[in-house]
Amino acid sequence: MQEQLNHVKKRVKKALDKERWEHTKGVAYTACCLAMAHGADPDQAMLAGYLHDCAKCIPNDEKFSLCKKHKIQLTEVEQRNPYLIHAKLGAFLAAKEYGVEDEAICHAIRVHTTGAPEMSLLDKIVFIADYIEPARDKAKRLPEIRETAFRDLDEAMRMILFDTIHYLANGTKEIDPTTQETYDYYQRQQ
Ligand code: DGI
Ligand code: FE
Ligand code: FE
Repeated sequence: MQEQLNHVKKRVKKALDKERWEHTKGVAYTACCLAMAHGADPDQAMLAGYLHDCAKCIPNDEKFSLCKKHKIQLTEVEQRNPYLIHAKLGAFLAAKEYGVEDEAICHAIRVHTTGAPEMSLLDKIVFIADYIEPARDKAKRLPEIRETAFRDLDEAMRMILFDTIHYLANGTKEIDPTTQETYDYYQRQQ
């Protein structure tokens, strides 16, 4: 595992710009800590954190051509909002380029932007770590969400999804049906 982590770290660092690499390290360590707090595997969470945005810095035209080449189906919402593609493409690259055989890690990468109903423990840890890592500073009520994340993952999911849906609606951004479904699902779980 340590060997795989070192290998992945080196390669991901090269694939990202400086700011995205700083964010990525924050997500990896935050995911690791959340795993410790909630009885998940810290190494697995760390590896997922390092890889979650591995496709983020690929130019959009290249994202489209890679998806076409590897027959990765894109929804219309993804075609209209290409920054959403890095989740699906990242999951593919984690398996095919970075040699990750753990499907749970690839799944966590795949759902890290929109979320999904019935997420696994690892999925939630990566999703939440992405939102609360130390370099994040723009989202509302971060201190409250950060504190909640170490006590109650589902409550943190509800808070993040609530804020994200409202942020997207206020900015008149298109809401992916999966983001909406995830929001509805975690609201019902209360
Ligand atoms: O890649 P990161 O910036 O670290 O984080 P991310 O993969 O969670 O992407 C964050 C952005 O994605 C944030 O600005 C909210 C946006 N997003 C999440 N769900 C949706 C969405 N954007 C649109 N247009 N529609 C969604 O449903
Ligand atoms: Fe992302
Ligand atoms: Fe991220």
